[in-house]
Amino acid sequence: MTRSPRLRRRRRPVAAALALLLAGPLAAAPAAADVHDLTLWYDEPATDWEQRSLPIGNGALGASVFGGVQTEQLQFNEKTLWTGGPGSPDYDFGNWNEPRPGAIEEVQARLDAQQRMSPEEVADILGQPKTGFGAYQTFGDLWLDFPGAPARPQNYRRDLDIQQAIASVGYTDNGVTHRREYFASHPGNVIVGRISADRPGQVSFDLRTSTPHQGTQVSVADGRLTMRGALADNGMVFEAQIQVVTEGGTRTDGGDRISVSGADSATFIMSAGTDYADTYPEYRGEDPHQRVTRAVSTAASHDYQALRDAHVADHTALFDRVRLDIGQQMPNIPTDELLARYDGQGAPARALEALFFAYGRYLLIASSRPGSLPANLQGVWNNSTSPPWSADYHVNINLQMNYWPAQTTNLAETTAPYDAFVDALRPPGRASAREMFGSDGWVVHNETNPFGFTGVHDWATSFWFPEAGAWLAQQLYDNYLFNQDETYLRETAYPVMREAAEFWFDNLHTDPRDGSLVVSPGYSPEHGDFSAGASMSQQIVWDLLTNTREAADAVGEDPAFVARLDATLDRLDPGLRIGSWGQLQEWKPDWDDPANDHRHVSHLFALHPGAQIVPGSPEEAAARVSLAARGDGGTGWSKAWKINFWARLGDGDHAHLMLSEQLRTSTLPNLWDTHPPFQIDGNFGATAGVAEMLVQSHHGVVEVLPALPGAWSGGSVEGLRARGDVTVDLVWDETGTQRITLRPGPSGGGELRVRDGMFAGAFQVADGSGAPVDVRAEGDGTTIAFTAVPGGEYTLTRG
Ligand code: FUC
Repeated sequence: MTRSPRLRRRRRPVAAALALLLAGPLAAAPAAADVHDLTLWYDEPATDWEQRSLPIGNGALGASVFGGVQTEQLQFNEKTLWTGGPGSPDYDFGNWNEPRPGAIEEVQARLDAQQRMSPEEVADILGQPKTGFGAYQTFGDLWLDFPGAPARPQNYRRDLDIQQAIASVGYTDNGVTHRREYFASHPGNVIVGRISADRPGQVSFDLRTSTPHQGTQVSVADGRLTMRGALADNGMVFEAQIQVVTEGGTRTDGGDRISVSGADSATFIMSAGTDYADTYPEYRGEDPHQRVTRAVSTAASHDYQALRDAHVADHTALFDRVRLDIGQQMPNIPTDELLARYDGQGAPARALEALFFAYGRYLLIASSRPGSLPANLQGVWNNSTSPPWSADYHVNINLQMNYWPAQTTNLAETTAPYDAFVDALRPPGRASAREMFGSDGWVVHNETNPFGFTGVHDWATSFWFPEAGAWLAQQLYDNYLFNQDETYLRETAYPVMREAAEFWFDNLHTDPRDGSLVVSPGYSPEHGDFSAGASMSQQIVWDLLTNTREAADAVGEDPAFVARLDATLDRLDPGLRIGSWGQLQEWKPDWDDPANDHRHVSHLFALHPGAQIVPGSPEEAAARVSLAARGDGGTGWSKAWKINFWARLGDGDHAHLMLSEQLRTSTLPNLWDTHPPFQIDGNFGATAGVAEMLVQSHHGVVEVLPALPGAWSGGSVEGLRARGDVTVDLVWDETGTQRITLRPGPSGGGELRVRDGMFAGAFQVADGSGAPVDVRAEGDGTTIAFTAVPGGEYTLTRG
């Protein structure tokens, strides 16, 4: 099918167009060697963990590398090492989540009568803050002391190659080039380090460890250092082992260290574990000793190159699925300087943006692999015994944001820990639903921990949030929309959704103002008064019930339950109201203050991550007014959310402005997002936002370049994912999309709808064999539909 050519309509402000003209040849493909340079590098060691250490991880284990010359430090973690929960002195095992009987009804009655209550008033009635919540713990530090190493060597460089997932340190001293490499292997569940030099006999060091955990025993035998103990707070048993293997030279066991002298090279292999298990109510499993011993011994029976190859193959199998080219050219300057010079303009800025996008994918692979807990507020990296917000699982946006890029950037495997964690919240969440609300279903509030904490915690403006369970369920349904795997829907997603829906069947309140069903008490995180029917509450419950209704057909749900879903949805206040200044209201009454620039933009849940707001609707226009009023500031994660919002609104330049703001003001020299302090959700949110600028797949259509900023005038992306089990590659230039390649997966295919400006002009669609495909134009002529086969390939070309 062909049509007459017409230029793609895309918003491109004059300034960006001018920058493009001035940049001239930059729009053309930059030197190939530079395009995919995905390395963070620095010309001096890290002195500060939060700002400058470089993270490696395999989901369960994490380490932050400092790269000191005379003394190397690897601060390390094991994701389950937590204080709190069972065994903790303040942990009340019985009804630690229970408010006074009748308390919720009392608040509801007051809200019915007076519309609003201050958070403090509500917390006085409902809040029974519990101790025993605990905090994620640093495991300890691994130190390498290099006797005789220079303070200031020549050619010092430390880096993190995120394509290979290898951190390294190199320098020259007295004509000898020294090199260290570190990686965290998922297949072996080990962290591996290699110390080498380009001349024989030049490797000498002492390896030792330290930990803040009192009573930890350290022992050394046969080149293996073991540290073992139990947390004073809850008795959780932990163990780490480090095996040193040398080539040449000598290896000597000390009391608490291993000394290597005159070796050609040396390798250390480390693993760690605890007796934690994500099972209610004990949350304890096997002693870690055998698991750790086996992991280290198995890895130590392979040579370094084999371990490295297996690791790189494992990492690149995920990481290499996506390639982004936005005209970047990596200048030869350290990453901290690249960040400091960032002004949003030109090829070096594109290089930082592309690196930051890829880094979010790297961090997700490194902090979320099957077999451990999901990525927490700091992924898996934490150097403290009292980290900010316990480095916990905040579930009023943060944990959810961590997983926003998982599907769109083709890392479906990273969602397994999230799924398992949410599933494991159901038994304790059921107990809280029963004890706190006297209801069926499961519930969790504002934040949770690995011990099934589902009650209330924290201060008045952030303790209450029973909507969190419904929000958590959203990701599971979205996983299904991407993978189209009915077994996954039936066995993993639907049980969580169904039981969350049951909670809301029992807990929606009839609003005396209009008879609709509302969440009461509710509030808009984390500010303003409590009220009934706050927009976010309604939108989240709408999202859950709508998804559950959709899924119910696919799983063959019992008609009585379906009827209950329908009846509830019929009466549910959808939480979309347009207020006096054209804004989308944050609360049911029109209380919005245009000067309010709070970091949570909760009432726009229906725009993102929900999809309740339909493009082109009055609600979409109102969401734009609200978002503009909130401004371009906020914490790191808030800016990241705004990238996604503006992308959903189709405003690529504003989305790019938010990405620039995040890089300029909320990013640390090691490219970790900062709230402040370091909080990893912003990394993940930004990566998701970039994907959302390039491809969207809501409302049954794959939308191509929905929010391309003027600054990304030419480029390509490979491997993004769209709902419907479709992989998308794109090539574009300053006149618009040139080529779209769609690859439906084994569960994809069927009717495929695609939107792009290309379809308003001349274009061709061919299948994998090059044969033309029949398409149908829809709507305003920028949408086409055609029938695709699972496993097929379709190329849509302009002209
Ligand atoms: C939410 C946010 C805070 C912080 C905390 C961990 O409650 O409102 O800004 O990110 O999570």
